[in-house]
Amino acid sequence: MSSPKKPSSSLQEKAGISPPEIINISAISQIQKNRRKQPSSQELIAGILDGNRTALSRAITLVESTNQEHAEKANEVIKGCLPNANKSIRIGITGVPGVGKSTFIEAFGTFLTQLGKKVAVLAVDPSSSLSHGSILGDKTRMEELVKDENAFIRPSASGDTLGGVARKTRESIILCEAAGYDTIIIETVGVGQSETAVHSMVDFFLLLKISGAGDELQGIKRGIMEMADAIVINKADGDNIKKANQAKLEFNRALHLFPPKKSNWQSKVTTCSAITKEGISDIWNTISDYVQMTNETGFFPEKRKEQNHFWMMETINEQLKLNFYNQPEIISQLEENKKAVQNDEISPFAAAQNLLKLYFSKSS
Ligand SMILES: Nc1nc2c(ncn2[C@@H]2O[C@H](COP(=O)(O)OP(=O)(O)OP(=O)(O)O)[C@@H](O)[C@H]2O)c(=O)[nH]1
Ligand SMILES: [Mg+2]
Repeated sequence: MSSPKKPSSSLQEKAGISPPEIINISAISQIQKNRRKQPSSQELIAGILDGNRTALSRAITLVESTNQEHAEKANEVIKGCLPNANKSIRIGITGVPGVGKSTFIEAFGTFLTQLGKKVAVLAVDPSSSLSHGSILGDKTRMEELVKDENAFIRPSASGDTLGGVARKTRESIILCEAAGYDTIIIETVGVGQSETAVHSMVDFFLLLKISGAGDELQGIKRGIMEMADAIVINKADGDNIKKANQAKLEFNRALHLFPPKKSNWQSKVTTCSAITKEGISDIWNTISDYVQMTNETGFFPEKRKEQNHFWMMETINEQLKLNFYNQPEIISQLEENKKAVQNDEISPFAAAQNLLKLYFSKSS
């Protein structure tokens, strides 16, 4: 007689003990089947290339995971998807809270799917670990797009660092493209350096504004104006139309004072209403003109190559930093050195040297 088999899971019963009636045997076998059903990277790749949204979501979850095993699997999936990525237009959208980003993306995204495009919406929002993702929070503002089978909406990955969140979004772009999404919209709320991060992963960068109290340029960061390929003054409806047109003039005047862009593209200023949808199609025409022009000059593929280089270096920097700050010796010594610097017992440079020496002695 063979010895009783060791139960491999707490869902299995010991030999000789009959299960109480309350346990539903078929439910157990279903759970066990699902547990085993974690798809392999090959299955995920095949699913993504087939346009399967569940496979795409699962792969993005792997990309977002901090688990090392997941990271390795995510890399395999990305590698398998890469030959099918790149065939898209990547559009970055930024603007202060309340400017109408979500409402605009709903209108613009729906306009694009009606043109037969497949639209993916991702976000870079380093604060989303607190607010649980800006897109998720206002999915009600994207009611139509959420239901649209040609749209894929994914809330921002959470994370402590902008670099980490940005890397995850960048990898998710590749997965979405491989799944057949030809228009990728990356939303960010203009906090910290998140606009710069988004600018470095998109082809076209759009700044959403609303007309203010007359002095439109007040408080706007020069760097953002320089990055923008288009400035769109939203909420140009009702009583606001006149003010929005004035704002348009003012931004146009200001933009002409900037030196020409490397792309030779002259940034455009337009008005629109995300609610009445007036002006939405003009924005798409502008983006299409940009894509055509920069493909003709070769700037479009050149920019993507530069961005790839940038992201390789960023990822190295990010990983090195993480590795440094996660060493237990560094964690404890960092605090002591910080105190010593504050008490003027040691110079900041000497303290930094101490820690770096400790780190290099550990890693060599
Ligand atoms: N009149 C008018 N109101 C608009 C328009 N677009 C957005 N709104 C309103 O502006 C408010 C903010 O819009 P959201 O789309 O949530 O703005 P957001 O930029 O996504 O805001 P955050 O997610 O907080 O960063 C909502 O009450 C919208 O209904 C527009 O074109 N016209
Ligand atoms: Mg929003």
